[in-house]
Formats: sequence, structure tokens, C-alpha cells
Amino acid sequence: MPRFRDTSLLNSKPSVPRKDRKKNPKDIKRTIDPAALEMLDHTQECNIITAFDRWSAQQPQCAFGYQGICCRICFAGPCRIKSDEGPGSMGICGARDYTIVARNAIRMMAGGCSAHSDHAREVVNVVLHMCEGHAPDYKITDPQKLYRLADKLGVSREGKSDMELLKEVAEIALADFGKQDEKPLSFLWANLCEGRKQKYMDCDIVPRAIDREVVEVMHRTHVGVDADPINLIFGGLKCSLADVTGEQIATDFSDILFGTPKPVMSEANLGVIDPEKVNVVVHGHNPILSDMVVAAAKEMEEEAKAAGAAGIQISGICCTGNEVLMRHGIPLATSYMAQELALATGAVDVMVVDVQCIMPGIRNVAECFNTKIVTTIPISKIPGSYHIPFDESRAMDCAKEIIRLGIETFKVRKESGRPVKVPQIKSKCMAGFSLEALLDLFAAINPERPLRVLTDAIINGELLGVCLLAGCNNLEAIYEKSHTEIIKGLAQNNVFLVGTGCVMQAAAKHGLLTYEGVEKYAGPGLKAFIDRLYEANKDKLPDKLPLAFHMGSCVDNSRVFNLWNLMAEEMGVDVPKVPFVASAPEAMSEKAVAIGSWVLVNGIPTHVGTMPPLEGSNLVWSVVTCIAHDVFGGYFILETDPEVAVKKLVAALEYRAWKLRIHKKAAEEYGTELCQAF
Ligand code: NFS
Ligand code: SF4
Repeated sequence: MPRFRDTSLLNSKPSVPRKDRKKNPKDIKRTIDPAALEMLDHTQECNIITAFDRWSAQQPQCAFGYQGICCRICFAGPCRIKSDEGPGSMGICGARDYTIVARNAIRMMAGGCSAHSDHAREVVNVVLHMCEGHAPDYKITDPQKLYRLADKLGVSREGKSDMELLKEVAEIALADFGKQDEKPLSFLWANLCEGRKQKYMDCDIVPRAIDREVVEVMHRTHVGVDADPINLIFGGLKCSLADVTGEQIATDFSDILFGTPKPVMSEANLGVIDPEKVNVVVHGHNPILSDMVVAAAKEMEEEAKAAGAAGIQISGICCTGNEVLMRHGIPLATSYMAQELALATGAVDVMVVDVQCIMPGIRNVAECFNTKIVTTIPISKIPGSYHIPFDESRAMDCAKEIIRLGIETFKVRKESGRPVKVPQIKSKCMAGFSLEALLDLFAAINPERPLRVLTDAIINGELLGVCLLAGCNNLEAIYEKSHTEIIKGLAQNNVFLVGTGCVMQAAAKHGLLTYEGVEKYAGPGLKAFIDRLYEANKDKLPDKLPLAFHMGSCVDNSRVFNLWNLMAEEMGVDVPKVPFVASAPEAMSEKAVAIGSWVLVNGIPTHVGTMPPLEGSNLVWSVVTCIAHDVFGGYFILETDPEVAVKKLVAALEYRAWKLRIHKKAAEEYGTELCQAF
């Protein structure tokens, strides 16, 4: 069980018990984002319904579902666990609370794994079509990344053209989805430190094929199959390792196709929408679409001007926003929870979407303004919106068609003279920190052992450790309040911050991806560390370094997964000994459940700030918050109060750093091997 210094507060229970988690359904302004607040006044005035109103209408939410003890797996149900004893303590089939909670949880992991890996498959398919000459608008942008990937996978580069090499590597990726043998996944095994490989073999959770692990979860959770909560959870964890493999594949091939991100400046929040321009918002996840839209917009600037616009403004929402921010400095309009508020400005001409995190509610808002919603993928359509099938064999033409629709809509908007309402609120931000970009910064200080710069700063106490900030928005919390409070709190405690997804969009919107953020919130150690990095790199950086380092979209959590595995190797330990924690302050999606689970099995203490549906089973709760620590080194810190969460995360880092130092000292004093206990 994880051990903390202050056990009065720091135990595995959330500081606020379930019955005291009060919410006021009448107060729909559940955010601290000034632009969102301004827009909520506007939507209330104009009677536009958004997620904030629907959240209110949904209160109070079902307490059975909230705790994970509602089962709808077969339609003899729905069954709910109503009592501690007797027939009401089981579903009709006899499933106990622990079976139901575990089954529901691992189905969420399988859902998340499906989403990430289907996204990855899409990228690999485009790569293969490109290699065969069927996707002429795509190219290899970063051959160096391809070479590094080939080397990592043990693929010989001798006598092969880039395209031949890429095809070979892509085929290995494709096999990871559907191969039928029992061997570990290539893209997982190539990225794990030795300690983790051994751990996964010992625990029998080595995934064999991504699709297969999803199917296995669906099978074992079918009525009347697996009832053992531990067996179910381990099955889910195996699937979560398939999830990170999918993410790794998505990141690696996206970098090869579109470039590995480098530090870049941009802006974030609704103020980036310019009513005088044709506004095209890219929303969803896959850069296969959004990167092409960005390229098309560049070519069509003149066409937009001829239509009377000042130009074309592309802005992003959700992770596709992160993808184009990271690689092209495209500004962020906003994050998941405010997607409808972007449309409520009335100034968006086209919102083009692909997959994931696209609220069906956007259509109703769009209809108020003649805004065009364009869906592009056969599996992701919204009634009442446009569908322009995105065909990679004519990707540029499709992207141009979308922009052209934007130009036409702009003309109608201007002719109608309809007023728009764009909050004049935006923040400067720095993004683009791929793992390569981070290592490059470190290499300016220590060219031979770049990672030493980070690990030494932790061992000598300048930094307390590293925290991955990940995850979504969820109106269970006050939108962006937990995100920003946790970032500030950890920064004050000298924690080096890296992050992905909608948390980083919050950070960007609230000025935390700037040096001003460092000046305001960084503790002395963190500030000195960031200043030193900047001094060594200032010739090649567009600005001073930020408080938190934006590493990309949610699939780019793979970059952070690589970081802690490399840190473990550098330090000669397994991941659970590395002072590294993670936090998803406002998690919501199944993808977040999958990510949280593989972060945990990787050996990282993982805070989740919005309660996942686990509270209905004490057994499952104890496994994921306590026992997981003893097995994997990682465990969940389920804590809804951001202030307490910061304390718990800091305590987890202190514990690791303290133990590591003692073990190091002992090894040096007695000339023994470094103790691997965690
Ligand atoms: Ni991640 Fe990114 Fe945002 Fe959550 Fe959705 S956009 S893939 S799931 S809501 S962080
Ligand atoms: Fe009820 Fe069992 Fe069916 Fe679930 S699987 S709905 S608990 S009968």
C-alpha cells in the first residue's frame, strides 16, 4: 500500500465523501474560463442550449451508475446493487458488486483502446496507401523519425528506399492490430524498459494483438463469463497496454507523415476567432484530415480574399487542435467542454470534424447561425450536418471542398449582416514539445546523456519529480478550475510538468504555457531549472520556456510513456522507482480510462479528479487504489478536491524521491547493486 507522511489526510479515500459532493443544478456557470463565462451569458440570453444547460437538466444523476453498480450487459437487466446482503446484493444472474464494477470498468478500457487504436489504424492505412502510390497528397516529412523507428524495431535499413522502409515498418504496425500469435506487440515491446517487460510477463498481461484484446474484454464481460474481479481487472489492464501501443503507433506515424513537433508559439481561447476572416474550426482527433485542411487553407487564402474576407482563420478544438497546434502553431479555439460555445459566437463558418469527443449537441447550436458542420468519416455522422467523405486518394481536393464551403458560408454571413459575438479573450502559448524536442533542450546542457539533465535535477532535489497532466473536461468539476489549480500547485512544489489533451488546452487558455506562468507560479527549483534550459537553448527558441510543456494530443501520451521508460533506463531502475506521477483532473472519456489504466500498470501513481464509477465495490476500490501499488508500483489517487490532490501527488513524489535517494546512498556506501524495491 502507498505510504504517506501525513496519514490523517493522505489515505486512499477521497477527502470529500460521496454524500457531501454537492452541486447546485441551478448554477450552470460551472467554469472559470472568462471566455466561456461571457458566452454562457450570451447563450442564456439567446436561449441556446449547451452542455452546461443539459448538465443542469440531468441533475441529480443516477447514484447507481455513478458508483458503477448498474449493469446493462444483458437485457434481463438493468440490474442494480441495492443492498449489502440478500438477493438485492446481486444482479439477476448473481453477479456481485465487484463483478459488475469490474466488468463496467474494463469495458470502458476496451472502448478507449478501440478509439485510440482505430485512429492509429487509420494513420497506418494512409501510410500504406501512400507507399503504394494511392495517397499522393501525403509524404514523408520526417525521415529521421522513420530511421529511429526502424532501428528501435530492429528493421534493417540497408539498401532500402525511404518508402520501402516505411512500408515494412507500417506492416509491422498493422500486424500489431491483427496478428494471431502469442508474441508481444512489437510497438509495445520496443518501448518498454526491462523491468516492465518482466513485470507484464510475470502478471500474464502481455497483449498479443490490439483487436484481440478488445474482443477478449468484450467476451469475458458477456453475461456469464468472467465473474472474478481480479481476473477481470487484469484482463482490462492487458487491454490498456494494447491501448498505449495504439497510441504509440498513431504518434510515430503522424510524426513521420506530418513532422515531429518543435517549440512553436500560438494563441488560445475564443478570441482567436476573427469575424472578418473565413473561420474554419477543425475538431476531432486525426491529423490525417486536419493537417490537410491547414495545407488547403494556405493555398486558398486568395480565394477567401476575393470573397471579401481578410483571410482564412483555422483554429482547433480537442486533440486535432493539439495536433495542428503542435506542428503548425494553429491557434486553439477552445477545449472539449466549450465546443458549443465556439459555435455560439456565430462567427464560425465551418466546423469540420472526424472522430471522437464531438458532441452531437453542436448541430443545434450551428443551426442557429447557418454554421456548417461537416462530418468526414463514415463511422462518425451527425443528423442534420453535411457529410463530405474524406478520401485519402484525393485528400487535398476534399480539404479544399471544405474550405470552399467555408468561403461560401462566410459570404452569406457577411451579406446577412448578422451580428456575431466573439469574446476578446485569448492567451499566448508555447507548444510543440515532442520527446525529441525536449531531449534536444536537455542535450544543449548534456549532449552525451541528455536525460541526465532531468534525472539529476530530481536526484539533487532541485525538482521534486515530473507530472503528466492528461485528460478531458467534465462538468462534474468546475470546467478548467481543477486543471489550473493542480498545475499551479504542482509548479509551486517544483514539479516539472508535461501534458497532453484538454488539460493542456486549459493551460494554454489560462496563460500557463508562457514564461509569465513560470514567473508567477514556479517554485524556486523549477524556475531555476527552466531558466537554465532556456539559457542553453535561447538561440533556437521562439520565446522563453513555459511553465508546463505541451506534448500533444491524447495519443501523444505515448511520448510521455517513452519519457518515463527512458528515465528509468537512464537511472538504472524500473519505472516505479522514477519520481513521476500523473493527473487527469477532469477526466471523462473511455479513452481517459484506458490511459489511466496503462499509466497505472506502467508504475505511475495516477490522480483522477472526477470520480470514475468504482465506488460501488470496496474490493475493486482497494485493488486500484492500494493493492495495485504493491503489484505494479502505480495506483489510482481518486480525489475530487484539487488542493488535496496536489498534496497527495506531492506526497507520492516525495516518497519516491526519498526512497530513491536512500537506496542510491546505500548502494554507493556499501558498493552494492541499487535496491529495486518500491
Ligand atoms: Ni483526450 Fe482528446 Fe479532450 Fe478528453 Fe476528448 S479531446 S483524446 S478524450 S475530451 S482530452
Ligand atoms: Fe443483470 Fe447479470 Fe444481466 Fe448484468 S448480466 S444485467 S447483472 S442479469
